[in-house]
Amino acid sequence: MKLDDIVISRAIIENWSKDLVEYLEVDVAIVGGGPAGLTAAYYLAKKGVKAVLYERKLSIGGGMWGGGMMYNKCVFQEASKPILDEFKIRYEEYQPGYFITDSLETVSALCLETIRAGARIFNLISVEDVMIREEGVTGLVLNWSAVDIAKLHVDPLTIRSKYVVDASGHAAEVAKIITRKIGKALFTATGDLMGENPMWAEAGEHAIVENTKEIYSGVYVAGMACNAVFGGPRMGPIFGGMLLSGKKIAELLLAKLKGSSN
Ligand code: 48F
Repeated sequence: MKLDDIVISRAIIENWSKDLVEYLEVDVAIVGGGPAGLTAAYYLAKKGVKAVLYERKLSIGGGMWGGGMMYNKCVFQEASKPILDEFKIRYEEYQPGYFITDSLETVSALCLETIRAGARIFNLISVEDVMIREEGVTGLVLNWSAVDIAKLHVDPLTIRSKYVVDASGHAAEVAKIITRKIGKALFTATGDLMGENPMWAEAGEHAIVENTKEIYSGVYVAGMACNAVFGGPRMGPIFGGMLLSGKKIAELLLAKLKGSSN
């Protein structure tokens, strides 16, 4: 059988468009495909939740690929071991309580298992705005990252979701959009973004999990964005908190979704 270039093009366009349409209305829409966003998507999809994740870049994995200062190893603490096991990520104990992984294996496993659990990941798409109604945030406004990079004047498209997760890392982009659009409305002490504090692994890793919660009606935060929103320390190349935060947000949303379906 001879290969037809047009069939190849049609296969891609039809199937991708079908997916995009299927995910126009979802239970949870996650912004950012770093470790926190991926972990959240995995645990939601595993329980049958319709979860979609948008990643601005070509590659999934956020700040994990380069480990610490491009030494591509990641450190995890004891508490995150069950999640590493869940994703079948191999690790070695470096010293008691410090577990080291290959960052490339870590990102690949997070990505593969999340997709296999049933979450849909769209890369190369940026979240540029949110839909806000009386009840809070009800969806996301999307555009091609290439449109943003080229500064083209092209209007975006929208998707509806019951809940949004800001897993956009240090930038806390969804939180920023909310404050830009409607002022100091976040569920923080000042209503504003509190900003990230200096590097401190021990305190930062605890704060991340503590700060993993709702930040505005319909919007939850996971990963590094938690400390950017609520004012916690950054923690550098220890990644356990990101996985624990992603899992915690999935559990919070599973409880919410269960409550609303009863
Ligand atoms: O930055 P990132 O890895 O966030 P994370 O999951 O993990 C943080 C750690 O990597 C590291 C750290 C550990 O100590 O501090 O920084 O919290 O992943 C965030 C992803 O979100 C994407 C961005 O490209 C990155 O891959 N992203 C950011 N803004 C948008 C976005 C947006 N507006 N639309 C789509 N994707």
